[in-house]
Amino acid sequence: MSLSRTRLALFSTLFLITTVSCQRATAPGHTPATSVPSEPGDDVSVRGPVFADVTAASGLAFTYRNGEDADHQAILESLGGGVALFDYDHDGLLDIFLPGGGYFDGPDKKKFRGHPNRLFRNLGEWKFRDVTADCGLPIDGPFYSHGAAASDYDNDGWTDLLVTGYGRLALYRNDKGHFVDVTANSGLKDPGAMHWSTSAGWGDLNADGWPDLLVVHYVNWSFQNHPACDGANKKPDICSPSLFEPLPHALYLNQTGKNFTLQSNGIKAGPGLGVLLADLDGDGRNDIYVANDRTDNYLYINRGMAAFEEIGLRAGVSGDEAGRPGGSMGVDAADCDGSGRLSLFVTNFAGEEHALYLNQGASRFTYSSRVAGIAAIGRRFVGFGTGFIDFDRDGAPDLFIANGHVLRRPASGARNQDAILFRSLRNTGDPAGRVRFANVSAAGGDYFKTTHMGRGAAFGDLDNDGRIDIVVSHTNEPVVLLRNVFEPKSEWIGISLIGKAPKDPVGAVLTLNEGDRRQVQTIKGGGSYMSSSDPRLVFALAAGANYRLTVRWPSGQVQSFDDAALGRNRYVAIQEGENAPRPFPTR
Ligand SMILES: [Ca+2]
Ligand SMILES: [Ca+2]
Ligand SMILES: [Ca+2]
Ligand SMILES: [Ca+2]
Repeated sequence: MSLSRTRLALFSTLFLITTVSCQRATAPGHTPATSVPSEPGDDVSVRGPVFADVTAASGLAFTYRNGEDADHQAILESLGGGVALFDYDHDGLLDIFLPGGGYFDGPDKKKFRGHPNRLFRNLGEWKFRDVTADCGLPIDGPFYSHGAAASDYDNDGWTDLLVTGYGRLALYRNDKGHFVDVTANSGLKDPGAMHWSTSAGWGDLNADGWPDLLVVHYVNWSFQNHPACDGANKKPDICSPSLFEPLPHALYLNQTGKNFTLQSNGIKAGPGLGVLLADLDGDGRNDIYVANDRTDNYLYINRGMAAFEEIGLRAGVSGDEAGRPGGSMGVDAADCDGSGRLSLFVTNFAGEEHALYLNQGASRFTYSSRVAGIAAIGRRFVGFGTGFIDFDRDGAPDLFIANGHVLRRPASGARNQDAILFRSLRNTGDPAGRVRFANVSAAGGDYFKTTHMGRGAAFGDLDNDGRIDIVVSHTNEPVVLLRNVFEPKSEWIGISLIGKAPKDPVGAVLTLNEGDRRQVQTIKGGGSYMSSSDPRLVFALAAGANYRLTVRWPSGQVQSFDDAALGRNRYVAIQEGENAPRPFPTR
């Protein structure tokens, strides 16, 4: 195959990206949706602004850079970076780690270099300080970085950090607030065919009490395999990933917190961009969902001891309802339809729909983007970081999506795009198995009125007020810190779960019953895009009503707590096997 200037009619179906509205559109050849996004009595109004952009005064000044000034039009430039939120120093305040990206150096600008990554400590009151050097992380950029995944892999109570990117991985062990680079002897070599990692997720997959790791890889691009591609306007641009071979994804099993062994176990290749670990079929074992770019997404069901069967197509989660794969980037899971099961949401490319897969049980999902009222919006955007966050704290998970194009010069529409905020219209008492969303971006705050090259997004309560805040990474433009300032009607309880082994209990299921209302949330690994979010969970509470929280730990142990024990409007820590909660934070 000639690699010289391949003319590609890429992305020819892009829709003009203008202002966002709730207007619905029906794509040619598509059957109209079978229900409307809102019905009489639906409360679609939101009093904004929901989020305040508090970046400027916070001290969080950082930009992910992709090296596009070398003008290679390299597909490497298109992926961008993630965000990790975790409390590295155990003071109860979430800190922020940001991969820095990279650039091309040398006489022909084909030598890969990393821009520095940064760790910002949360000082409280929305102030942050760069502590990268103080806590032992490298102040230079060891490699071209993309993502970050935080978890306590050695079960010592301190959250460790994995960084993904081009050429290698890095694992930093957290020794009581000081990081040590343990990559060399970790077994996480990502050698040869697995040289380009994007998203990663942690979770115990073989029930031995140690967090395992799934790292997804992208395609076999290098400067030795760098065809020239034209965009639709015949100017040089980023090539389609379909010109390259997909790379194998990597399952690393954790050997008692000391190192990792690479396993095959049914794991396949794919141009992977997103990953999520959770118990998606409810059998108590953690499963894996992988979002692949322009090819089928994978659902790996854990048949025990990390033996996986990939059933994405059969389960209905590999692409759209016709089985067509999308250009998939970000992923999240939540009980968004009141069924008690985890549904999946996947952000896709422009001209496609974002995919909402409602979980029907028995490893079957129903593609529900149109009946949920979110199909038309998806067609306008290239979606990346995403999360089911209950921004208005009414007990029904809502959706945030960061958007931004991958092409330098999109044929139509803009490179920079606005973020989207969807509000769930579910009310207490609505029948299970149904959900609709309304686009409430107009009330989202000033950030939602501006356009960006959005990529990774992480979600967490940065000021411990029971309202979920957001950090968004943009390519070649500063990261933004969005403080949730919505005034919910509800009260709340925040839960920090500490397992016996693993300490980060990915797969734990929490059920909060309060009168007729049931809220089900789970601890997940991975999620969004190249990012790590707050491991704590916040539940909405009706004022004055009694509630009961039941925790099903990954070990199988079940514990219940009433409101007298847990209280309200605060965070508490629940330790597996202990009858009384501990104050948060624990030390
Ligand atoms: Ca902290
Ligand atoms: Ca399972
Ligand atoms: Ca909500
Ligand atoms: Ca908050």
